[in-house]
Amino acid sequence: MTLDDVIQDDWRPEQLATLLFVVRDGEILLIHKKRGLGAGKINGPGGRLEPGETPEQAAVREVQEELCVDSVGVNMMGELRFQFLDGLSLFVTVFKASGCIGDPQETGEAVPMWTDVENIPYDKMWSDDPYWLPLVLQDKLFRGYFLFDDDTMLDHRVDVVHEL
Ligand code: 6OG
Repeated sequence: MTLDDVIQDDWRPEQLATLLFVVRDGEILLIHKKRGLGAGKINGPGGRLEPGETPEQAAVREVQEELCVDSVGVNMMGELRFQFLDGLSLFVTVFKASGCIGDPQETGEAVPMWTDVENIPYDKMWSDDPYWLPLVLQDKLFRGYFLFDDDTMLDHRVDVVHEL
């Protein structure tokens, strides 16, 4: 398995998931994730699609479930393709929101963290994040391709695109 396999047209993800970043007044809404894939890491809120949902519906639902707030001004920013050597493959649609209604609350899944956009704690996040999260902040659209062995990123490619 190499990154070329992930980039090929016939690559099919086993799971579909989302990430949504509320960015408002120079701050980004991150979470300390308590359970699921990436538990213990800092990430954006998100999770897997339920049957019949669009990625945007799933992204908004996950933010509501994990942080008890409603996202507003939601735009699609990018697509991430992850292949893990153990066979797990994941397609993640990334969204940005211009705000949210309510104060983010801690839940069983996540602790909210409003974070200065200049001080994103990349050392506590998945190692692919520094390659594309800056593009979310710069309002650039992207496609990313990543090969992982557990927590270790073996290879990566990120393309800035004109449309998704
Ligand atoms: P649940 O297990 O919570 O869905 N996810 C990743 N996020 C980043 N930034 N990098 C990765 O590198 C990731 N792999 C998975 C997508 C999984 C959640 O974890 C995210 C989903 O929001 C490998 O249902």
